[in-house]
Amino acid sequence: MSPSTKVDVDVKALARHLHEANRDRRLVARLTDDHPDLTLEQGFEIQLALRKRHLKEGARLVGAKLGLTSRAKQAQMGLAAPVHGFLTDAMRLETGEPLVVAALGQPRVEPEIAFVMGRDVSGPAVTATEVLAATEAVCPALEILDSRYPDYKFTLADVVADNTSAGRFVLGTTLTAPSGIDLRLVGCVFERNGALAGTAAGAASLGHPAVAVAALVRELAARGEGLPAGAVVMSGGLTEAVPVSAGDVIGVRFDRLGAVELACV
Ligand code: OOG
Ligand code: MG
Repeated sequence: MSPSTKVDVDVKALARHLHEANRDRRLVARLTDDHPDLTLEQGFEIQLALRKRHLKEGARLVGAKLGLTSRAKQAQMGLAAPVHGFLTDAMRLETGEPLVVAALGQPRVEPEIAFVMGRDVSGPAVTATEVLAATEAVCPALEILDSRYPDYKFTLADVVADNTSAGRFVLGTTLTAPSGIDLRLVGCVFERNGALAGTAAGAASLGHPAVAVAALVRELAARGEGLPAGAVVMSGGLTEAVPVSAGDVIGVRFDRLGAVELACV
């Protein structure tokens, strides 16, 4: 068999495997341990099957997330290409709602700028300008990652299959129209228990968070999908993610966009 030949994998069975591990809060071996030839495309097929399982169980699709868009994140994970995943209502924490650490396996938190789309946006050639025009508001956000793989050690195909480690997310309450704001320059201060955990500016995510969202929309177009009005998009972690335990308080404060805080219990 030539190295480029796609080796068949049981996409549905692997999605079920990851889904059940998530439900039972178990960590599992990387898929590539058993399937070393797993391709990125197969990773996406598994993610899609996983999404179907979430929706079948009653979750509602509320948006999408980017991952590995900043140098800080790429260096932390040892992977150099952006990826994307899906967000459901079950992953969303209300503002002020604590994160129950025991509900997750190995949570890590990272600061992001979230987009709330005001109009549908789709297409294989969408630009950052078009994304901004379709954006109702941006807001400060925290993503709570929860990889199924021990110590977050994975390949791109593994992490894509695992819905890019999506665990929970929380949005700040301040919604700001993006017009007139250069999102590249929006700085943030990320803190854990009052101690500085990282600093960044919006440009950390692929040069401009809207460039990242446009890249996501183009990727979705290749799969016949887009972002509907109302969709929430997490535009990518700006700093390294930090592990959290019960008792921790995590906060991010952005210039111009406001702040969001998360208590871990
Ligand atoms: C993969 C997901 C990365 C981001 O914003 O960079 C991500 C991981 O780090 O486990 O969500
Ligand atoms: Mg993230």
